[in-house]
Amino acid sequence: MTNENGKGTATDFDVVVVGAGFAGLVMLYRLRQIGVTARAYETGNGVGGTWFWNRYPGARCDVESMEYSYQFSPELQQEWNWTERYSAQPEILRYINHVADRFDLRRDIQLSTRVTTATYDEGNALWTVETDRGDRVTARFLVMATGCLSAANTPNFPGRDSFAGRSLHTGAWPQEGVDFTGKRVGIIGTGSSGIQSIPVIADECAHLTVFQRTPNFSVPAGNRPLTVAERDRVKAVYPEFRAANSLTPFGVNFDSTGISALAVSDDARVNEYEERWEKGGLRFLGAFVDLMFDRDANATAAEFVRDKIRSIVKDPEVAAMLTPKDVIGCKRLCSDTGYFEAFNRPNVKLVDVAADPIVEITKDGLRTQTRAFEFDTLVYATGFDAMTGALTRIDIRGKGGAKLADAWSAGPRTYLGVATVGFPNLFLVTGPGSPSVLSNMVPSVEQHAQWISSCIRDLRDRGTRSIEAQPDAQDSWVGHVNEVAGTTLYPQCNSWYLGSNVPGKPRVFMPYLGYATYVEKCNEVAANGYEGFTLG
Ligand code: NA7
Repeated sequence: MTNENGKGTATDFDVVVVGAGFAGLVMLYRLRQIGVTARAYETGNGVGGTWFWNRYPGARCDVESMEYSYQFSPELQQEWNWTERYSAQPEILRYINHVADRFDLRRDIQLSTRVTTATYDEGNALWTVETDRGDRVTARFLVMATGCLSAANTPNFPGRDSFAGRSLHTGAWPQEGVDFTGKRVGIIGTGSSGIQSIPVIADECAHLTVFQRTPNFSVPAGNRPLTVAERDRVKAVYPEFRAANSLTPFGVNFDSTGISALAVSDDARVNEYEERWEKGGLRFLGAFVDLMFDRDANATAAEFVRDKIRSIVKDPEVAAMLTPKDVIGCKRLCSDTGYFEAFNRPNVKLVDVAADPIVEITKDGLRTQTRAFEFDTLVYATGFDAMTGALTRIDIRGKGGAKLADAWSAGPRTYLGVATVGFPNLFLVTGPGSPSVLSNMVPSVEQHAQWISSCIRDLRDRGTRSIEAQPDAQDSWVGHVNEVAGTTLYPQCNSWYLGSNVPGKPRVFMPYLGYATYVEKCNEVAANGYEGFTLG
């Protein structure tokens, strides 16, 4: 493929990729395979995306290592040896760096560069991309590999900048680490990042105050070293192992019993939960098929976990504050190592900021409606402007100069989560409307990279310059995503899946539930000549 303006010049590429995390790297790999030129821009000064930024203490993946890894290279799959059942952030970052080196991907990546604008020129079917380093390059295609959980959400509390101590966000953790020894620490947020970091910080610091708005369900991770035998067992059948997982709704092995929680006796049900609690991990939700579909079924799992919390946390008042009231799994289920136990420590205090809201950040700490708290370090474990934030924070202009942030002002609208009307030649990796965060992210980004690169290859082979989603196809896909979500319990509580963690964000359920169905649909669309797209 060649660009009309500037073959081989240093500033023109067939494809610009934004981001060099798991998604950006496999995208580059696939693009190289089809023989097109590409340049990836990455804000961080290293590759790794999520795993580059989220270096907070205790950061660990909640998908098992043998599954949370690339499958595009059988050799890589055999060579790499994961050391734990669930990998910690440093090991995943080492793996990503290994991949970048092993496949010589770094030569197409420009680090420490943030893409600021991307503008589509309809006449020439080209994107012009600008960066904060003064780059201005053109490309036929723009691939946003910007991650689903990468735009940090830091609540705009009054006085936020007045804090004299150190403020940190879990999603932008200092590379050199943070020494909490002897420090008084405040942490806001009890999602996965708070739940993973609280026990580790508590262990290190003098005193930790946890500001909780909503209690969260969490199950023990059950992390442990992986034995060589366990690794070898999977490696011996890796293709079959991957294939079996890809046929499941989440694209991940939840070891589902395949039966309803309401079809078994109370004892059998509790035994099943108990066994899964002991083994640890998110497979807890695989106990019964209807946990995310039927309120009564869900209530049995929720009540089991509530009982566990009450049995772990010694102070009944603290236990009550930590006990979630809503549907389990509705906010993403967390998996932890010693989270609830941390509240038995004398140096950890829990504050309910739903009952007593934070009114301002002060020079010395923060003030709630009724009390003042002092600390040396304030950790925001307040999550992300999920799924859309990383896209809408870039000034992306499509046909007629329309801005993506405006096009999505009432919530994101996509066709297959990979493209959006009005923005030709723009591809989203694991965009809203794709399984993304309701699936194992690594296979999902690989599936998108494969689909997008095949599409670019097909367009080249046909001499087609542009591809754009059709309004009807998009409307019907958005309708389908909502319809599927409506059959589940997910929309029934506030979560980042719905954007309800960010003030003012439209409440729209963003991911698509059904990995296997989705992959089939993508393949069908391609096989039918990119049905639902206009090729120009
Ligand atoms: P999450 O899961 O969005 O958690 C953020 C937490 O911060 C959550 O407890 C929020 O309470 C809390 N929060 C957010 N804004 C505020 C304000 N203004 N005041 C008080 N508390 C607030 O983000 P994580 O980083 O933990 O995890 C994100 C995903 O990464 C996770 O699901 C895994 O997939 C990996 P809320 O529940 O909104 O009341």
